[in-house]
Amino acid sequence: MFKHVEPFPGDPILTLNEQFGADPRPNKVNLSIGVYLNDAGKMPAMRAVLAAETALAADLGTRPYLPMEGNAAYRKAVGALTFGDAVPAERIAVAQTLGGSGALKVGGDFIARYFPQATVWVSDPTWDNHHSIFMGCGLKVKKYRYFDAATGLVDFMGMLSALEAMPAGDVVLLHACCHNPTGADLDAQQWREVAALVKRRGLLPFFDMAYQGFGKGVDEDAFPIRHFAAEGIPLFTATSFSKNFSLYGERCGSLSVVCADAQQADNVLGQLKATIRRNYSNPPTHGARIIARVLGDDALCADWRAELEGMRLRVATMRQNLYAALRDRMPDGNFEYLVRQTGMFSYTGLTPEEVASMRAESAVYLVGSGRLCIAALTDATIAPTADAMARVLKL
Ligand code: PLP
Ligand code: TYF
Repeated sequence: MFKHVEPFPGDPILTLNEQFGADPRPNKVNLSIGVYLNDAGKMPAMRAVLAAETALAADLGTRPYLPMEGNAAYRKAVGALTFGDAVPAERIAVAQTLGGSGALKVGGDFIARYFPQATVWVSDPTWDNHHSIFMGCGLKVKKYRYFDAATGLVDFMGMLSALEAMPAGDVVLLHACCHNPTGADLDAQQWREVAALVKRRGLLPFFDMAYQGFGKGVDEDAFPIRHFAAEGIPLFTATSFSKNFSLYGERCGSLSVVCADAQQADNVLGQLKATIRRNYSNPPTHGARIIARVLGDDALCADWRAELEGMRLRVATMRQNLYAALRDRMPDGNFEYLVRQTGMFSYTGLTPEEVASMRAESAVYLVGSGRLCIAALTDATIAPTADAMARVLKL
Protein backbone atom coordinates (compact mmCIF):
# COMPACT_ATOMS: atom_id res chain seq x y z
CA MET A 1 0.00 0.00 0.00
CA PHE A 2 2.71 2.47 0.93
CA LYS A 3 5.42 1.32 -1.51
CA HIS A 4 5.34 4.64 -3.29
CA VAL A 5 6.09 6.63 -0.14
CA GLU A 6 9.63 7.94 -0.44
CA PRO A 7 11.87 8.43 2.61
CA PHE A 8 11.90 11.89 4.19
CA PRO A 9 15.39 13.36 3.72
CA GLY A 10 14.91 15.31 6.96
CA ASP A 11 14.94 19.03 7.68
CA PRO A 12 18.50 20.36 7.30
CA ILE A 13 18.45 22.15 10.65
CA LEU A 14 16.46 19.68 12.73
CA THR A 15 18.54 16.74 11.44
CA LEU A 16 21.74 18.50 12.49
CA ASN A 17 20.22 19.05 15.90
CA GLU A 18 19.56 15.31 16.18
CA GLN A 19 23.14 14.54 15.10
CA PHE A 20 24.38 16.94 17.76
CA GLY A 21 22.33 15.13 20.41
CA ALA A 22 23.89 11.80 19.40
CA ASP A 23 27.48 13.17 19.28
CA PRO A 24 29.34 11.63 22.28
CA ARG A 25 32.12 14.28 22.39
CA PRO A 26 31.84 16.17 25.71
CA ASN A 27 33.18 19.49 24.35
CA LYS A 28 30.59 19.73 21.54
CA VAL A 29 29.05 23.14 20.74
CA ASN A 30 25.66 23.50 19.04
CA LEU A 31 25.40 26.72 17.01
CA SER A 32 23.02 25.23 14.45
CA ILE A 33 19.41 25.48 15.63
CA GLY A 34 17.97 28.94 16.26
CA VAL A 35 17.47 28.97 20.01
CA TYR A 36 18.56 31.46 22.65
CA LEU A 37 20.70 30.06 25.45
CA ASN A 38 21.73 31.88 28.62
CA ASP A 39 25.33 32.12 29.68
CA ALA A 40 25.06 28.76 31.43
CA GLY A 41 24.23 27.26 28.02
CA LYS A 42 20.61 26.59 29.04
CA MET A 43 17.34 27.59 27.45
CA PRO A 44 15.93 30.07 30.01
CA ALA A 45 12.58 29.86 31.75
CA MET A 46 11.70 33.54 31.95
CA ARG A 47 10.78 35.06 35.33
CA ALA A 48 7.49 36.58 34.19
CA VAL A 49 6.48 33.30 32.54
CA LEU A 50 7.11 31.34 35.75
CA ALA A 51 5.22 33.95 37.80
CA ALA A 52 2.25 33.84 35.42
CA GLU A 53 2.28 30.05 35.37
CA THR A 54 2.32 29.88 39.17
CA ALA A 55 -0.66 32.22 39.35
CA LEU A 56 -2.49 30.20 36.70
CA ALA A 57 -1.85 26.94 38.55
CA ALA A 58 -4.06 28.24 41.37
CA ASP A 59 -6.90 28.65 38.89
CA LEU A 60 -6.78 25.64 36.59
CA GLY A 61 -10.42 24.67 36.26
CA THR A 62 -11.86 23.10 33.15
CA ARG A 63 -10.27 23.21 29.74
CA PRO A 64 -12.84 23.94 27.07
CA TYR A 65 -11.93 24.39 23.42
CA LEU A 66 -10.80 27.87 22.52
CA PRO A 67 -12.64 29.62 19.68
CA MET A 68 -11.08 28.98 16.25
CA GLU A 69 -9.31 32.35 16.34
CA GLY A 70 -7.89 31.74 19.84
CA ASN A 71 -7.81 33.41 23.27
CA ALA A 72 -9.40 36.90 23.11
CA ALA A 73 -7.11 38.53 25.71
CA TYR A 74 -4.07 37.08 23.95
CA ARG A 75 -5.21 38.34 20.54
CA LYS A 76 -5.78 41.84 21.89
CA ALA A 77 -2.41 41.98 23.66
CA VAL A 78 -0.55 40.58 20.66
CA GLY A 79 -2.20 43.08 18.33
CA ALA A 80 -0.99 45.91 20.57
CA LEU A 81 2.52 44.46 20.91
CA THR A 82 2.83 44.16 17.14
CA PHE A 83 1.17 47.35 15.93
CA GLY A 84 1.39 49.78 18.86
CA ASP A 85 -1.04 52.55 17.93
CA ALA A 86 -0.16 52.58 14.22
CA VAL A 87 -3.73 51.62 13.16
CA PRO A 88 -7.04 51.24 15.03
CA ALA A 89 -7.42 47.68 16.36
CA GLU A 90 -10.79 47.30 14.61
CA ARG A 91 -8.99 47.29 11.24
CA ILE A 92 -6.76 44.34 12.16
CA ALA A 93 -7.87 40.71 12.04
CA VAL A 94 -5.74 38.81 14.60
CA ALA A 95 -5.70 35.04 15.06
CA GLN A 96 -3.73 33.03 17.63
CA THR A 97 -1.64 30.48 15.73
CA LEU A 98 0.62 27.49 16.38
CA GLY A 99 3.84 29.48 16.54
CA GLY A 100 5.11 31.63 13.72
CA SER A 101 5.07 28.56 11.47
CA GLY A 102 1.33 28.14 11.98
CA ALA A 103 0.79 31.81 11.16
CA LEU A 104 2.66 31.41 7.86
CA LYS A 105 0.58 28.32 7.02
CA VAL A 106 -2.78 29.93 7.83
CA GLY A 107 -1.75 33.07 5.95
CA GLY A 108 -0.53 30.99 3.00
CA ASP A 109 -3.81 29.06 2.82
CA PHE A 110 -5.74 32.33 2.91
CA ILE A 111 -3.59 33.77 0.10
CA ALA A 112 -3.99 30.61 -1.99
CA ARG A 113 -7.76 30.99 -1.70
CA TYR A 114 -8.20 34.74 -2.18
CA PHE A 115 -5.13 35.61 -4.28
CA PRO A 116 -4.64 32.36 -6.23
CA GLN A 117 -2.62 34.05 -8.99
CA ALA A 118 -0.15 35.62 -6.59
CA THR A 119 3.46 34.49 -6.44
CA VAL A 120 5.06 34.65 -3.00
CA TRP A 121 8.51 36.28 -3.22
CA VAL A 122 10.99 35.39 -0.49
CA SER A 123 14.46 36.80 0.13
CA ASP A 124 17.49 34.96 -1.26
CA PRO A 125 18.36 33.34 1.07
CA THR A 126 15.54 32.86 3.58
CA TRP A 127 14.43 30.41 6.25
CA ASP A 128 14.07 27.14 4.28
CA ASN A 129 10.64 26.49 5.73
CA HIS A 130 9.24 29.60 3.98
CA HIS A 131 9.64 27.72 0.69
CA SER A 132 8.15 24.52 2.12
CA ILE A 133 5.19 26.15 3.84
CA PHE A 134 4.07 28.36 0.95
CA MET A 135 4.63 25.62 -1.64
CA GLY A 136 2.62 23.33 0.63
CA CYS A 137 -0.22 25.87 0.37
CA GLY A 138 -0.12 25.39 -3.42
CA LEU A 139 1.49 28.79 -4.01
CA LYS A 140 4.25 29.64 -6.45
CA VAL A 141 7.38 30.76 -4.57
CA LYS A 142 10.22 32.79 -6.11
CA LYS A 143 13.32 34.49 -4.68
CA TYR A 144 14.27 38.16 -4.70
CA ARG A 145 17.85 39.54 -4.44
CA TYR A 146 18.64 40.31 -0.84
CA PHE A 147 22.07 39.37 0.49
CA ASP A 148 25.43 40.71 -0.67
CA ALA A 149 27.99 38.06 0.21
CA ALA A 150 30.87 40.49 -0.44
CA THR A 151 29.79 42.89 2.33
CA GLY A 152 27.72 40.57 4.49
CA LEU A 153 24.96 43.19 4.31
CA VAL A 154 21.74 43.70 2.36
CA ASP A 155 22.13 44.25 -1.40
CA PHE A 156 19.65 47.09 -1.13
CA MET A 157 19.85 48.24 -4.75
CA GLY A 158 19.38 44.63 -5.91
CA MET A 159 16.42 44.26 -3.59
CA LEU A 160 14.76 47.47 -4.81
CA SER A 161 15.14 46.52 -8.46
CA ALA A 162 13.70 43.06 -7.75
CA LEU A 163 10.71 44.58 -5.93
CA GLU A 164 10.23 47.05 -8.78
CA ALA A 165 9.93 44.16 -11.26
CA MET A 166 7.30 42.16 -9.32
CA PRO A 167 3.79 42.07 -10.77
CA ALA A 168 1.22 44.12 -8.81
CA GLY A 169 -0.71 41.94 -6.38
CA ASP A 170 2.18 39.56 -5.72
CA VAL A 171 3.08 38.81 -2.11
CA VAL A 172 6.48 39.80 -0.74
CA LEU A 173 7.72 38.08 2.39
CA LEU A 174 9.80 40.46 4.54
CA HIS A 175 11.72 39.64 7.72
CA ALA A 176 10.78 42.49 10.07
CA CYS A 177 14.02 42.14 12.05
CA CYS A 178 16.87 39.70 12.72
CA HIS A 179 16.90 38.19 9.23
CA ASN A 180 17.17 34.41 9.30
CA PRO A 181 19.66 33.12 8.14
CA THR A 182 21.88 36.13 7.33
CA GLY A 183 21.53 38.63 10.21
CA ALA A 184 21.46 41.38 7.55
CA ASP A 185 18.60 43.84 8.18
CA LEU A 186 17.34 47.02 6.54
CA ASP A 187 17.65 50.30 8.44
CA ALA A 188 14.69 52.61 9.09
CA GLN A 189 15.34 54.77 6.04
CA GLN A 190 15.56 51.70 3.79
CA TRP A 191 12.28 50.41 5.22
CA ARG A 192 10.65 53.75 4.37
CA GLU A 193 11.86 53.39 0.78
CA VAL A 194 10.58 49.84 0.55
CA ALA A 195 7.21 50.93 1.98
CA ALA A 196 6.90 53.67 -0.65
CA LEU A 197 7.77 51.22 -3.43
CA VAL A 198 5.40 48.52 -2.16
CA LYS A 199 2.59 51.07 -1.94
CA ARG A 200 3.26 52.52 -5.39
CA ARG A 201 3.55 49.08 -7.03
CA GLY A 202 0.53 47.56 -5.24
CA LEU A 203 2.44 44.64 -3.71
CA LEU A 204 1.07 42.73 -0.73
CA PRO A 205 3.63 42.54 2.10
CA PHE A 206 3.77 39.57 4.45
CA PHE A 207 5.99 40.35 7.45
CA ASP A 208 7.56 37.53 9.41
CA MET A 209 8.68 38.63 12.89
CA ALA A 210 10.03 35.60 14.74
CA TYR A 211 12.60 37.53 16.82
CA GLN A 212 10.88 40.66 18.15
CA GLY A 213 13.08 42.12 20.87
CA PHE A 214 16.36 40.54 19.70
CA GLY A 215 17.30 43.20 17.14
CA LYS A 216 17.13 46.77 18.44
CA GLY A 217 14.32 46.35 21.01
CA VAL A 218 10.68 45.26 21.22
CA ASP A 219 9.17 48.43 19.74
CA GLU A 220 12.09 49.28 17.44
CA ASP A 221 11.92 45.82 15.84
CA ALA A 222 8.24 46.31 14.99
CA PHE A 223 9.01 49.63 13.25
CA PRO A 224 8.68 48.37 9.65
CA ILE A 225 5.32 46.75 10.35
CA ARG A 226 3.99 49.83 12.15
CA HIS A 227 5.33 52.13 9.44
CA PHE A 228 3.77 50.15 6.57
CA ALA A 229 0.47 49.95 8.48
CA ALA A 230 0.49 53.68 9.24
CA GLU A 231 1.11 54.31 5.51
CA GLY A 232 -2.22 52.60 4.82
CA ILE A 233 -0.66 49.52 3.20
CA PRO A 234 -2.72 46.32 3.64
CA LEU A 235 -0.44 43.63 5.05
CA PHE A 236 -0.01 40.27 6.77
CA THR A 237 2.16 39.74 9.85
CA ALA A 238 3.26 36.44 11.38
CA THR A 239 4.71 36.68 14.90
CA SER A 240 6.22 34.11 17.21
CA PHE A 241 6.73 33.93 20.97
CA SER A 242 9.04 30.93 20.72
CA LYS A 243 12.21 32.95 21.25
CA ASN A 244 11.19 36.12 23.05
CA PHE A 245 9.17 34.25 25.70
CA SER A 246 11.41 31.15 25.47
CA LEU A 247 8.20 29.14 24.99
CA TYR A 248 9.23 27.10 21.95
CA GLY A 249 7.16 24.00 22.65
CA GLU A 250 4.00 25.87 23.64
CA ARG A 251 3.56 26.90 19.99
CA CYS A 252 2.44 30.49 20.45
CA GLY A 253 2.25 32.92 17.57
CA SER A 254 -0.15 35.14 15.73
CA LEU A 255 -1.33 36.01 12.26
CA SER A 256 -2.57 39.57 11.73
CA VAL A 257 -4.08 41.06 8.61
CA VAL A 258 -4.32 44.85 8.39
CA CYS A 259 -7.39 45.84 6.35
CA ALA A 260 -8.86 49.05 4.98
CA ASP A 261 -11.79 49.12 7.42
CA ALA A 262 -13.51 47.23 10.22
CA GLN A 263 -15.94 45.47 7.85
CA GLN A 264 -13.11 43.99 5.78
CA ALA A 265 -11.27 43.01 8.96
CA ASP A 266 -14.39 41.15 10.16
CA ASN A 267 -14.68 39.28 6.88
CA VAL A 268 -10.99 38.45 6.79
CA LEU A 269 -11.09 37.18 10.39
CA GLY A 270 -14.07 35.01 9.45
CA GLN A 271 -12.12 33.43 6.59
CA LEU A 272 -9.04 32.93 8.81
CA LYS A 273 -11.35 31.07 11.19
CA ALA A 274 -12.59 28.93 8.30
CA THR A 275 -8.98 28.11 7.34
CA ILE A 276 -8.11 27.25 10.93
CA ARG A 277 -11.24 25.09 11.25
CA ARG A 278 -10.23 22.93 8.33
CA ASN A 279 -6.58 22.70 9.46
CA TYR A 280 -6.69 22.00 13.22
CA SER A 281 -9.98 23.52 14.43
CA ASN A 282 -8.63 25.65 17.27
CA PRO A 283 -5.32 26.40 19.00
CA PRO A 284 -4.06 25.12 22.39
CA THR A 285 -4.79 26.98 25.62
CA HIS A 286 -1.80 26.95 27.95
CA GLY A 287 0.87 29.13 26.32
CA ALA A 288 -1.64 31.77 25.29
CA ARG A 289 -2.92 32.05 28.87
CA ILE A 290 0.63 32.64 30.11
CA ILE A 291 1.39 35.27 27.49
CA ALA A 292 -1.96 37.04 27.91
CA ARG A 293 -1.34 37.22 31.64
CA VAL A 294 2.19 38.62 31.25
CA LEU A 295 1.26 41.17 28.59
CA GLY A 296 -1.91 42.17 30.46
CA ASP A 297 -0.18 42.92 33.78
CA ASP A 298 1.97 46.06 33.96
CA ALA A 299 4.50 44.66 36.45
CA LEU A 300 4.87 41.28 34.72
CA CYS A 301 5.10 42.92 31.32
CA ALA A 302 7.82 45.33 32.50
CA ASP A 303 9.74 42.41 33.97
CA TRP A 304 9.41 40.42 30.73
CA ARG A 305 10.65 43.39 28.71
CA ALA A 306 13.60 43.89 31.08
CA GLU A 307 14.61 40.23 30.95
CA LEU A 308 14.28 40.15 27.15
CA GLU A 309 16.42 43.29 26.90
CA GLY A 310 19.06 41.48 28.95
CA MET A 311 18.89 38.56 26.49
CA ARG A 312 19.22 40.93 23.53
CA LEU A 313 22.27 42.58 25.10
CA ARG A 314 23.82 39.20 25.89
CA VAL A 315 23.60 38.25 22.19
CA ALA A 316 25.20 41.58 21.22
CA THR A 317 28.05 40.90 23.66
CA MET A 318 28.55 37.42 22.19
CA ARG A 319 28.83 39.02 18.74
CA GLN A 320 31.49 41.43 19.96
CA ASN A 321 33.37 38.70 21.80
CA LEU A 322 33.40 36.27 18.87
CA TYR A 323 34.53 39.11 16.62
CA ALA A 324 37.40 39.95 19.00
CA ALA A 325 38.38 36.29 19.38
CA LEU A 326 38.52 35.82 15.59
CA ARG A 327 40.52 39.01 15.08
CA ASP A 328 43.05 37.85 17.68
CA ARG A 329 43.49 34.53 15.92
CA MET A 330 43.36 35.83 12.33
CA PRO A 331 44.54 39.45 12.13
CA ASP A 332 44.34 39.29 8.33
CA GLY A 333 40.73 38.09 8.29
CA ASN A 334 37.73 40.34 7.81
CA PHE A 335 35.08 39.59 10.41
CA GLU A 336 33.41 43.02 10.39
CA TYR A 337 30.23 41.35 9.15
CA LEU A 338 29.72 39.88 12.61
CA VAL A 339 29.33 43.24 14.29
CA ARG A 340 27.36 44.80 11.44
CA GLN A 341 24.75 42.04 11.36
CA THR A 342 22.01 41.89 14.01
CA GLY A 343 19.78 39.38 15.74
CA MET A 344 20.29 35.76 16.65
CA PHE A 345 22.23 34.70 13.52
CA SER A 346 25.18 35.54 11.34
CA TYR A 347 26.11 34.25 7.93
CA THR A 348 29.81 33.45 8.21
CA GLY A 349 30.53 32.77 4.55
CA LEU A 350 32.01 29.40 5.57
CA THR A 351 31.53 26.79 2.84
CA PRO A 352 29.61 23.54 3.41
CA GLU A 353 32.99 21.74 3.40
CA GLU A 354 34.40 24.07 6.06
CA VAL A 355 31.27 23.67 8.17
CA ALA A 356 31.54 19.86 7.85
CA SER A 357 35.19 20.02 8.84
CA MET A 358 34.42 22.13 11.93
CA ARG A 359 31.84 19.54 12.91
CA ALA A 360 34.13 16.55 12.28
CA GLU A 361 37.32 17.94 13.80
CA SER A 362 36.11 20.30 16.51
CA ALA A 363 32.51 19.20 17.31
CA VAL A 364 31.33 22.75 16.58
CA TYR A 365 28.01 22.61 14.74
CA LEU A 366 26.89 25.31 12.28
CA VAL A 367 24.24 24.98 9.55
CA GLY A 368 25.66 23.87 6.18
CA SER A 369 24.87 27.29 4.70
CA GLY A 370 27.42 28.82 7.09
CA ARG A 371 24.76 30.20 9.44
CA LEU A 372 26.00 30.52 13.01
CA CYS A 373 23.57 31.00 15.90
CA ILE A 374 25.17 33.81 17.89
CA ALA A 375 22.40 33.51 20.52
CA ALA A 376 23.62 30.03 21.45
CA LEU A 377 27.22 31.17 22.16
CA THR A 378 28.37 31.52 25.77
CA ASP A 379 31.52 32.81 27.46
CA ALA A 380 32.72 29.20 27.57
CA THR A 381 32.13 28.43 23.88
CA ILE A 382 33.56 31.59 22.26
CA ALA A 383 37.18 30.36 22.33
CA PRO A 384 36.52 26.82 21.04
CA THR A 385 34.31 28.28 18.27
CA ALA A 386 36.97 30.81 17.24
CA ASP A 387 39.63 28.06 17.37
CA ALA A 388 37.52 25.81 15.15
CA MET A 389 36.94 28.61 12.64
CA ALA A 390 40.65 29.47 12.62
CA ARG A 391 41.51 25.82 11.99
CA VAL A 392 39.40 25.65 8.82
CA LEU A 393 40.07 29.17 7.55
CA LYS A 394 43.87 28.88 7.96
CA LEU A 395 44.30 32.66 7.51
N1 PLP B 1 9.99 32.48 10.76
C1 PLP B 1 11.32 32.52 10.90
C2 PLP B 1 12.11 33.43 10.06
C3 PLP B 1 11.93 31.69 11.85
O1 PLP B 1 13.26 31.72 11.97
C4 PLP B 1 11.14 30.83 12.64
C5 PLP B 1 11.72 29.93 13.64
O2 PLP B 1 12.86 29.63 13.71
C6 PLP B 1 9.76 30.83 12.45
C7 PLP B 1 9.22 31.67 11.50
C8 PLP B 1 8.85 29.90 13.18
O3 PLP B 1 8.73 30.11 14.50
P1 PLP B 1 7.93 29.10 15.43
O4 PLP B 1 8.96 28.23 16.07
O5 PLP B 1 7.22 29.99 16.39
O6 PLP B 1 6.99 28.33 14.58
O1 TYF C 1 16.88 27.28 13.48
C1 TYF C 1 15.95 27.53 12.73
O2 TYF C 1 16.05 28.31 11.79
C2 TYF C 1 14.58 26.90 12.90
C3 TYF C 1 14.31 26.35 14.24
O3 TYF C 1 9.24 24.08 14.85
C4 TYF C 1 12.95 25.75 14.36
O4 TYF C 1 14.33 26.05 11.86
C5 TYF C 1 12.81 24.48 14.87
C6 TYF C 1 11.58 23.90 15.04
C7 TYF C 1 10.46 24.62 14.69
C8 TYF C 1 10.57 25.89 14.19
C9 TYF C 1 11.81 26.43 14.03
